[in-house]
Amino acid sequence: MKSGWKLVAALAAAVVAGALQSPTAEAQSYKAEYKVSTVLGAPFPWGLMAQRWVDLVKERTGGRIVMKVYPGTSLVGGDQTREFTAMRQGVIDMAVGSTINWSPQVPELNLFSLPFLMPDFEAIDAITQGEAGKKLFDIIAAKDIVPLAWGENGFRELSNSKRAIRTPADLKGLKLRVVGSPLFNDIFTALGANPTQMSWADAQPALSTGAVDGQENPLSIFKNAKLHTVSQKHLTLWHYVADPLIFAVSKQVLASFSEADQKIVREAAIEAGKFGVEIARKGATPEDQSLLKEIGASGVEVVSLSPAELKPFQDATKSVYEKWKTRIGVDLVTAAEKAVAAR
Ligand code: X2X
Repeated sequence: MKSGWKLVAALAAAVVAGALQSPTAEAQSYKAEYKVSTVLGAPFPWGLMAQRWVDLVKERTGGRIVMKVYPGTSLVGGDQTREFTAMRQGVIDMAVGSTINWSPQVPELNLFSLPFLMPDFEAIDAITQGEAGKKLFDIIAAKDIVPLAWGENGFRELSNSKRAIRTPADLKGLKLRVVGSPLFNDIFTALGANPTQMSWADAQPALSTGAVDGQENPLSIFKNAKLHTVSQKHLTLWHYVADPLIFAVSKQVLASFSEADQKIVREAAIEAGKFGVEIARKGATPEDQSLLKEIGASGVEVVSLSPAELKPFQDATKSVYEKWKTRIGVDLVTAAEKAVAAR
């Protein structure tokens, strides 16, 4: 009898202790895993910054929130232009997504794909960290996706298997793989090339079989995907557009977290984003050209266009810029232009 009471008392104590441990209580309403969608995994900077977010959240929540990176946009069968929609539908909990891939659902994100809007890294920062960046986050938030932080894919440089590109005339008739916004079709058509839109998953086989001659992507992707092994022998540095990445979470998922955990998820995204911008730029800055040297050493001919050489490309795409400025929103584009001018 005595020992029976002891057992009851011990059980009661255990129940009270359990209830007091709020993390345990909260964890019961959390999912076992939160899926984080990306196009690229490690060792690409894109995958590394997503993983940093996952690791920081795990550490700071003591394992209460377990996130996992799903690269290759595998949660949407590789169709990266459906990532944003899938997040709204609850198929994807979180993502580190490219502004280009979300632009079919958030047309304002085409801002970053306006040709030659951002000449340097400071220009990208002036937009993302200023009024235009804030406006974009408000627009995304109105679609029930909560943007938490900016990361970066990078300046998209042009590569191909046929010849060095120094003037728009060099682009004539080249078959180029482009990403999922019609703005890219307009740009390359205006430049006299022959653009075809396809996912990243389809791009690599298309380059390797020669179904397309070239593509455009940041240098970190050129290097890590070893594009020189799929006949990309010519690379032109022209900084014509850059795509920032956005760390985001579905509104519903974020709301399911305690306030303290929401703060952890948000702050971890901001930290991972800063780290991401740093590693995305590494080796491709005016001060540190190591990535370029590595690419050159793999037998790729690298052409860097001077401001005077860029002018004909800017002139040839001016009408595309104007057409899309209206589509994106004149106020937003003007805010971005002002931020760039004042940088
Ligand atoms: O598809 C691409 O080119 C990539 C990997 O850069 C994006 O997802 C925008």
